[in-house]
Amino acid sequence: MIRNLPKTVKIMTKENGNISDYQLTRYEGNPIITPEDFPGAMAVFNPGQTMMGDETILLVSIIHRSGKYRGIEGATSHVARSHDGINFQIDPEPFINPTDLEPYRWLDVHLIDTRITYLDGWYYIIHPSAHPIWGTFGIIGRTKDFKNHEYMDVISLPDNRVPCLFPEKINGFYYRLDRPYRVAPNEHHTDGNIWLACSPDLIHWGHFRPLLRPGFAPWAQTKIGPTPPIRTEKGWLVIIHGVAQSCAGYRYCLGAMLLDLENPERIIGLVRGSILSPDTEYERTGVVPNVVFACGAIADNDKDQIRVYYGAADTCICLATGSLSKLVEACLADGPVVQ
Ligand code: BMA
Repeated sequence: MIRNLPKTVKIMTKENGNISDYQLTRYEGNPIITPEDFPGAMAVFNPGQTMMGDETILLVSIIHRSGKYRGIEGATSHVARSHDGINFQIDPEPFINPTDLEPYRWLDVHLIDTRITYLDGWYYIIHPSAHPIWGTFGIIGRTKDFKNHEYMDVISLPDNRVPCLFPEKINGFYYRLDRPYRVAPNEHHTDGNIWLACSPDLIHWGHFRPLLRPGFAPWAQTKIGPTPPIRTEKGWLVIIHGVAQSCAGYRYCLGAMLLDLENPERIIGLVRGSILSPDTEYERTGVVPNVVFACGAIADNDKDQIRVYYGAADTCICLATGSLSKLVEACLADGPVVQ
């Protein structure tokens, strides 16, 4: 049964409600990766993130000053590895090379914002191609070792920026979060909503459902977008970004929501305040000012920790951490989204 579109949820503030005060904590040595760490880079930002054994893997998006590689802005995606989660070695050669393979060669022109999900023994990587003619759509590939990348297919039509895979099947189906884009928003239709879809095989997708739209908080007034969900005891934890527009341009913050484990169409918790906002010098100044943007997070149940490697001002990569259980509790404390 197709249900109604979600209504905007009530805006809560400290004055009128019980919004939680959860904040991620920045690593004091931020930024941890800067353009100086890669020869010829103008920006090293917005990494996909995962663990492979005891190594932290980031898939960093690099914008080259020279536009040496194919791409609108010369963006390529490189593996960065670390044993302590702080000091990273970046591979000099791109991990995903759009020039490798037909038919993707001419489609895959802007390699940023990778999302990584470990599923069935593979690391699946989905990234948007922002094509100047064909629009923005999702491309899926996979790897077992972050050395060899296999393209699989194009899995979303324009304009869909970031399909984000769940790390396991639910009731026999693969699930993903989508971020379709409306070009002409008005007072009834917002731009940049989050949707849900499922698939029997990761390639063919359907059963689309609207999930959450902007407007639930001032920091997420204009657009929102997802990252790959993380399984916790109490629900699927999803770090989201939210965008607010002012006469100074866009401002990007991070938030979080919790989805029901058995039925991810149900938002059982949503933090109404932002959990990280662009307040430091390195987040407020750069290629695109006033941006904190995450493409995922790494959870460690034993340490009760969540690590978020995020892009700051579309220029460098920073780390923020927090208690995993407290973030889940904050989602639940601020309450569900009632459709
Ligand atoms: C979004 C994405 C991100 C970027 C953000 C701010 O649309 O393109 O890569 O960090 O804008 O510029």
